[in-house]
Amino acid sequence: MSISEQIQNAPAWWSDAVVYQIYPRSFADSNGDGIGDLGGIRSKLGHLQDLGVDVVWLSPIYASPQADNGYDISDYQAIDPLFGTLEEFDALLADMHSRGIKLVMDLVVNHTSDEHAWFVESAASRTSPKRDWYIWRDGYQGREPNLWRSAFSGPAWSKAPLGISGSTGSTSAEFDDDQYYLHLFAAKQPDLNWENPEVRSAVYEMMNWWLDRGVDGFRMDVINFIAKVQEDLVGDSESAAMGPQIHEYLQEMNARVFAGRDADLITVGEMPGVTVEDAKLFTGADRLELDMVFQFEHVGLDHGDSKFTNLKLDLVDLKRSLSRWQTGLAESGWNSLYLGNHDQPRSVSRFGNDGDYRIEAATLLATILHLHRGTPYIYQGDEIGMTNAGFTAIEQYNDIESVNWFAESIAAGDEPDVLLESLRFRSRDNARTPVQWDTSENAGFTSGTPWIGVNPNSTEINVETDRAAGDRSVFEHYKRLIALRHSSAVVALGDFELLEPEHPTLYAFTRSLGSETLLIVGNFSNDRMDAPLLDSSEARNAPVLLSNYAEAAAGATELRPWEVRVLQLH
Ligand code: TEU
Ligand code: CA
Repeated sequence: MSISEQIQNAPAWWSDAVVYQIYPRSFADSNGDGIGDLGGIRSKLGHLQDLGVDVVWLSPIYASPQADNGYDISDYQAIDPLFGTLEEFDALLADMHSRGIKLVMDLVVNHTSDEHAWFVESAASRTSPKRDWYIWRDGYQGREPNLWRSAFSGPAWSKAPLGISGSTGSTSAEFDDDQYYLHLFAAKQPDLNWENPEVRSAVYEMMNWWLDRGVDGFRMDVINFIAKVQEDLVGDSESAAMGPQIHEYLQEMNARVFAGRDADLITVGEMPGVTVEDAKLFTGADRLELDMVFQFEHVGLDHGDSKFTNLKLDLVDLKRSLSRWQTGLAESGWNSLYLGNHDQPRSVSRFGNDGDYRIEAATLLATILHLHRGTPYIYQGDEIGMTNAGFTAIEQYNDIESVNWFAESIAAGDEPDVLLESLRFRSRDNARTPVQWDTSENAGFTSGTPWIGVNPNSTEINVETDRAAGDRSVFEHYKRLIALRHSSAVVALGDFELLEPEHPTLYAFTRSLGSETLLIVGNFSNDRMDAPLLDSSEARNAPVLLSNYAEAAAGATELRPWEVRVLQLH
């Protein structure tokens, strides 16, 4: 569908929306136990309303042993006591809706917790009625059924009783130890068998329960992993392929959950490894699958890098990747736009400068991202330019992925210091330190002992200090970006065209719709830059819609370190 058709066809309500992601355990603690909770979120809704976001994506708050901080769910229709109660959830949802903010839940249905009643029953015996709700296979030639590795180190198959002591005190069921079960992630996260229609029906029933409760959609965790190529489950295959039946499942989900609902809903599928061609099929308006996807190309996971290589920004690579997605989904489908989330390091540390030019870099990155075509996602704390954690010892880390990778690497003979340097750059915990609200103890996150270290720079970097910084406020710049998207059709829907793709430090592109064209230019370096493309009379006379330097540049073609400008060319 062309852009003009999209405009004629009343683009989806979310085509000019901005989403804010909350990782609940690190957002705000209201009862002093050191862990963020629903009461904490509710106390900060004014912050979100001031920012102007339209939707909140809430990472999991369901009952969970917390092996993967809630991405291991033991009851999809209960709130974990760590975060609060179902009544508190309903009150939070009502409060958000009264402020014009929608709520999207995190749907984690590629796998459950091993403590979910479904798995305990499935594992009890080969003849259990729920045996086929999970993926059990005999060993292959004296080893695991195939060579797949878990994303959290080790094989993707477990056999021995897990002895789940030390979690929520539940006793380990009598596990049938003749077979292995598949877990693409932790052993405490067994994969559901989506081939089984009973599994699919149970998931759809749960989704309808949440939508009937009033939530406004779902972010779907590794949703492209739910379809496995059956013959790959035994033998020598080394990587989990995405099965073709994924489209059948998503269209069935759409028909049995979303169709016929007149509420304004939004769905986004997290899809590691997804390509532009795949995404057209997943997000085409006529496909009736998903509204948008999170792709991973620009965050390096698809360049074959190990999770923890120190990916230093290659701007030409980043421009090429984001442009490919802009062009690829220009006529059909829709992009989600993000540079950070709870699984990625802080964007200002990874793609920008978290030292002398932290504020300029944070506002440059936000402007470049938000002026692309798609739905921008703001990760909690990025609206004030929070930085990587700076941990120096493995004991400071909590994330199962980081801790397991470190242990496995040490066992393989790697040097601790080298590993810690990688974690300092790439660990997911970089984004999971508590949100820094003010200069008080624990940055105003908790009156108790925080579950993970608060970044020591919270004395300078916090909401209170940032919002008092006037022209230097990152928060105020984000507010202007969100307001611009809400007010400008060219920002929401305009054509994207990258300029000077090979320039190593200049990020320049236009957005055009009808007779209107914006020119966006950004300097990804610590040095001043001369940008000849600003030397046209049109550019010289163009109104500056948005910039991140208060005072005007000395020369019209000059860009200062980490400077960004949005010009109204015509
Ligand atoms: O993440 C999916 C995923 O691919 C992660 O392994 C991520 O790419 C990697 O950790 C980056 O280093 C989703 C959730 O967002 C993540 O928090 C969960 O741990 C994971 O699925 C399992 O549910
Ligand atoms: Ca708490």
